[in-house]
Amino acid sequence: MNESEAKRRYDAACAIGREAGELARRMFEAREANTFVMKGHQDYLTEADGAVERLITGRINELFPDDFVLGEEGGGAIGENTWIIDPIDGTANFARGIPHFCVSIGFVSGGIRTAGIIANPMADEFYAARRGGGATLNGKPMKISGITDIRQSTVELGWSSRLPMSDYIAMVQRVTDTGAGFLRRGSGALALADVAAGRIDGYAELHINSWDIAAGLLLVEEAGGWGNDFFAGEGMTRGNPVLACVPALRAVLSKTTDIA
Ligand code: LIP
Repeated sequence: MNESEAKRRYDAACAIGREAGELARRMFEAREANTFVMKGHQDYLTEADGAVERLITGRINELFPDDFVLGEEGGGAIGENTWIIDPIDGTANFARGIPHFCVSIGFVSGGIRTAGIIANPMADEFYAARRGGGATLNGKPMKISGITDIRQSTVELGWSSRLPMSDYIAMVQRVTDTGAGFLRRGSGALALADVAAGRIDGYAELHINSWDIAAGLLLVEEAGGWGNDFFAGEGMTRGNPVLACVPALRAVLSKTTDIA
């Protein structure tokens, strides 16, 4: 994709992301307590997931009718130019009234993460990145932390019911045995945004979906961090393990999470 077309996608992602973030905020503030359904074990679905995804998909189809769209709720297809959408990442938090969720929009061209935004409306934080153009938080350049000692680090370790809890607990034990601190806050996208902003030093999950990471991995890479080859194999459609971190901790985190 040429530079001007990539810039059009980036600008559109920013505009659509801001609009979607405000819709998510309005629906969060207007929701009735505990109005949600379960897609599966500990897998929540709210009215906002569908409404926000429909808004985003509609805007993309208007602007770029030949692009492909893959969304968490609506599904879709992948192609040369594909938008990958998580309308509400951190749905469990949204459903229970915890203001830790975001809208994530990634754009991938020729298998390369090209543009991405994450809108965190409850914190008034908007993250954006363009391949080769750096990463910003509320319009200001952001960069990963300078942490080089695992014993001073904080790492977020994502969890879902897609894999046995025993695998997760074993990973937490291996990582924390190095002296690292750990978090689990229920939004992989916001965890990746915090790595890019230098607030934490790594994020790993043994299985996660492409819509959770398509924007966040680009944020980390453009902020000076490292991310695994998540799209290898069928990663875009079936998910994969994810590891993103400051380069100085790549070896120890790759070993202890068993994610290359
Ligand atoms: C979430 C991911 C998170 C994972 C959660 C959940 P959702 O996505 O972002 O990393 O640990 O279990 O899958 O369902 O909130 O869009």
